[in-house]
Amino acid sequence: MERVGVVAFRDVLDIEVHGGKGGDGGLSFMRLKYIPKGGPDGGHGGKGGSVLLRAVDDITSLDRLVGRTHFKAPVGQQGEGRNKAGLGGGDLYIDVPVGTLATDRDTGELVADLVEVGQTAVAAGGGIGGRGNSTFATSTRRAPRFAEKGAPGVSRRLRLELRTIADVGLVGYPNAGKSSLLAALSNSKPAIASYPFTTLSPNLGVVDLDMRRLTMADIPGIIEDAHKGKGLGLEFLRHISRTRLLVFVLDVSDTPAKTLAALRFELGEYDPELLERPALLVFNKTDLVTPDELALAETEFDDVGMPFAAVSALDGTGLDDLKERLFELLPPRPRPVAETATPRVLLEPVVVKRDMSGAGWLVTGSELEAVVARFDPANPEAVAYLQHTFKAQGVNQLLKRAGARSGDEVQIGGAIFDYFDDTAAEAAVPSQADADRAGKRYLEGLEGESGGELDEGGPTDGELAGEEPEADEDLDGTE
Ligand SMILES: Nc1nc2c(ncn2[C@@H]2O[C@H](COP(=O)(O)OP(=O)(O)OP(=O)(O)O)[C@@H](O)[C@H]2O)c(=O)[nH]1
Ligand SMILES: [Mg+2]
Repeated sequence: MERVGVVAFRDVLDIEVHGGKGGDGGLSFMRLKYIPKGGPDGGHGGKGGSVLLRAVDDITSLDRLVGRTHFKAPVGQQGEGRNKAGLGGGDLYIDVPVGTLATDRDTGELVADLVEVGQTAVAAGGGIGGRGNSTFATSTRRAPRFAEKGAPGVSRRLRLELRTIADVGLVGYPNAGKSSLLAALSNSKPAIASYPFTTLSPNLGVVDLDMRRLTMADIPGIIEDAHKGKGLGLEFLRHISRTRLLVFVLDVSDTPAKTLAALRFELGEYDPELLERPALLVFNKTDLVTPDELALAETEFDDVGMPFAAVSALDGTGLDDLKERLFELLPPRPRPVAETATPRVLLEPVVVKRDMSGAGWLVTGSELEAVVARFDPANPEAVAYLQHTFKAQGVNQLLKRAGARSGDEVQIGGAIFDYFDDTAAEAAVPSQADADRAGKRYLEGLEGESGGELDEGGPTDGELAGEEPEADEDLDGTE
């Protein structure tokens, strides 16, 4: 990354990103000549497109994105007959400058940290496609007349933040000569003037020395109480959070020791880690003091324990040495941690509680609600499939423990189901196969019940697992 000259930064931008919804699973039955009644052959829905951030180096700021706040990736297509999968929605790329960080505004989570040109990160994943009806065929449910809906894509509110990736950050009071040093050492041509706050946003330059190069930025605006928002505030300190070497630029003719203490205090207020970072002191404007005055000023720093260089950005004294020192002191570049932001999967536990009315039940759990959202609650076959899923996930068990009775309404996600106590049903009409297989366990279950459903003596998870196979036959024996 070599960006030269004066650059106006657009530092922060808020956007919304939406992954495309996955295509619905196909609902189809084979219709072929000579096969009077074909089997289910609905293919899977295509995956929804994802929104990705991509680091490029041909734009210097986030300005290009201004005015566009919503980015939506295409949806996946529905699965078709003959087990043909739906087309996936294409991915949508948002080009951002290298050095862009993306955080989730709602969770604060770091979504992407793009430090290299070409690096990409998923900002909002597309939903997976629903499975076609052929998937749900079993030996007992040969013609499933339902398919799964595609999952919605991820939606996020993101904050994009540009953090210049300079190797060296020049910090100092206004008018100390930061921009003058940048101009003298690099190819950058920042504005320089004899009044404070000449520089209103950081400038970046490239410093060359014997085939080696480093990037350097002047960070304006640090004054006493900047951390309280005074002056430009500490807005620009984010640009030095990634520098590897800090250079404190001090006007040697103007109480440099006091200034250094004040600068370090402000930095520490912003991020204490900055105080641990390798640093170099530069006494600038040595042309304004006598050698004796310079020597005296230097003694004030005896116990500071930092390397220093004395220069004049104006007449060039000490600049060659300073350059050498910069390359000497610059710590090696850490291996970039390529951020492969994986889509979040928050697995909330399934929780059962009373609903608002107090008569029914509310079951929550992200995974469970997501499953419900992907089937049509008006389709009895789909509901039968869901009930099977609930049982496998222990929902029935939890409801029973909480005291649910047959006929109670149970809300899961956007759908309402009737609670039906299987154990009671089995007690009334146990199938022969069940009785043979589950025999003793089944009786134990009944005993557990009489001991009270709500207390610890109730059915355990082990017993639940033992009941599972029975569900298959009850629910799938509809064909
Ligand atoms: N005499 C002398 N003047 C200098 C030297 N370095 C910079 N100056 C002058 O100091 C003034 C401020 O210099 P800048 O480089 O603009 O200072 P800065 O630190 O970038 O200031 P801000 O952008 O306001 O934060 C200018 O008038 C420069 O010419 C030096 O070594 N000696
Ligand atoms: Mg300046």
